[in-house]
Amino acid sequence: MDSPGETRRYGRRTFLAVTAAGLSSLAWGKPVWQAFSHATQPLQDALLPPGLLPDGWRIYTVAASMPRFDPGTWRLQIDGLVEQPQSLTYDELRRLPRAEQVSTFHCVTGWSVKNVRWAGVRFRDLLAPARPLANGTVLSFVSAEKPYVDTLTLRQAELHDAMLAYEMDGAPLAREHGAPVRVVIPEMYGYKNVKWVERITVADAVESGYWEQRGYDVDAWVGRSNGF
Ligand SMILES: Nc1nc2c(c(=O)[nH]1)N[C@H]1C(S)=C(S)[C@@H](COP(=O)(O)O)O[C@H]1N2
Ligand SMILES: [Mo]
Repeated sequence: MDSPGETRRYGRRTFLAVTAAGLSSLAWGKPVWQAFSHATQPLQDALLPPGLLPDGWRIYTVAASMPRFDPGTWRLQIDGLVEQPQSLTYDELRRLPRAEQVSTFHCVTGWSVKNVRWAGVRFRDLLAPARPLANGTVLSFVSAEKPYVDTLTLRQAELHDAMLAYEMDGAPLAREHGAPVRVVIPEMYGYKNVKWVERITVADAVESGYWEQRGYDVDAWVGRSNGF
């Protein structure tokens, strides 16, 4: 099966270009993804146990281009099994109670980023104005990047360090990391951390997400689910 990100992280053309750059990057002795983000660690491929990749962000997408955030027109829709559907502007979202945390991010393919500083909104605070119905036990996160989607149960989304994040490491979430908002749930592998979220639909049943349709566990607990 494909693995989350590794084979489809860029449009095909970029992927080929990156592959070529990856080969030539041996010459400068730096991993090629450093060109795309700020995270760095010395590359020690030769010392790594099989299946483990050097730490640092890889930017993953499933579509040919990344959604572009326009603060003037952007809305976050909250709908489905709720009493009061919401359509939040970016400013309205930022006025909700702010939560901050430092947590480690794990991709199922074997790379991690330690001590990421996130700021955002806890799902309980985000959903409160919509008043979810009693049978609304699942959140479905729809990305502006089609067709990426994934779900969390309400219980999972209410873990103490799950949030809808709008800042990373002290700055507004960068476009490549999902601007303006992404899911953060450190207990689960990266594929549950949907980027470019534009709609949250409250539902009564778990649906399988983009990578789950391709064989990965719906409950993507770090260290306790399939992968590799
Ligand atoms: N919309 C969208 N969200 C996504 C993905 C994606 O391809 N598209 N990839 C997921 C996977 S597999 C991982 S590991 C993380 C990677 O986050 P990053 O691109 O910010 O490094 O995003 C997750 N969220
Ligand atoms: Mo991933």
